Amino acid sequence: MMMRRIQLGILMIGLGTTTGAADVGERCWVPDVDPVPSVQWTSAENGNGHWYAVVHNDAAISWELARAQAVARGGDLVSITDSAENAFVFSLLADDMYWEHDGPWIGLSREAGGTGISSGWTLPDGTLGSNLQWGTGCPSGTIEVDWSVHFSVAQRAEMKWSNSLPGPQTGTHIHSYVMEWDSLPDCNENQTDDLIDILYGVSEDMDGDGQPDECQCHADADDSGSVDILDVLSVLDQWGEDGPSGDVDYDGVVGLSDLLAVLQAWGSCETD
Ligand SMILES: [Ca+2]
Ligand SMILES: [Ca+2]
Ligand SMILES: [Ca+2]
Ligand SMILES: [Ca+2]
Repeated sequence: MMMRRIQLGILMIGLGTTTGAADVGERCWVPDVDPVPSVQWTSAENGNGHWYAVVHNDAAISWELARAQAVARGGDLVSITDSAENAFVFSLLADDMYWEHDGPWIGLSREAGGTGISSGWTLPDGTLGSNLQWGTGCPSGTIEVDWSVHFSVAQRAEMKWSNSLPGPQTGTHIHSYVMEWDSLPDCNENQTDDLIDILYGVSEDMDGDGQPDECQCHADADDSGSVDILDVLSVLDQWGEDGPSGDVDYDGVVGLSDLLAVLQAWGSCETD
């Protein structure tokens, strides 16, 4: 089986420290992130089958950056569309860490302008939000500025929301956000978005295509669906060159390490 199953415990060790973030410093869109594995709201729970994760930053994060990070991972900020979903999302927020300064960002915002502060609250897909779980006195503010929505620490027990200015520079020092995937890109079946696996070194991505390499068959140099003598011949044919297909370990040159990789992966590329 090409697929390597990875236990969540290993992932948590990899993600649970700032050391993990430092290892991926070149990914400028995730400067200081400590995500947790995703959780599915299953049909057995009368859920929608979507996947959710709460992401905590060591530093305060703007709503816009939170959304950019969520999108970069293949999802978006959570769209909470009824009280049942609100309760499910709230169940993921038991750790006080997520309530630092205020509750986590969700996918609801309102651009400056419009006819009144009570209108124009929009989900990430551009549709107007409904069944909004506003806390007492919310939403508040003026129509001249952008607003973003988060769980309210002041009304945490009631699972209510509040609106704030979107940026940490304006006094909203929120550190966390909730994201949602309609379906989770999870080829290695560890309940964690494969992009996060790659980001934190749980999975390798030698070819940089965003797919964990354990789900792929790089040694199949001729893309035939199996690793066999023809792949050996491809490697030998391109020996000393940079490809196009024989550099199966992506070190920049076709050579002995590629030949060994082909021999090691000998057989079908099919997963079991
Ligand atoms: Ca995964
Ligand atoms: Ca890959
Ligand atoms: Ca082949
Ligand atoms: Ca190579």
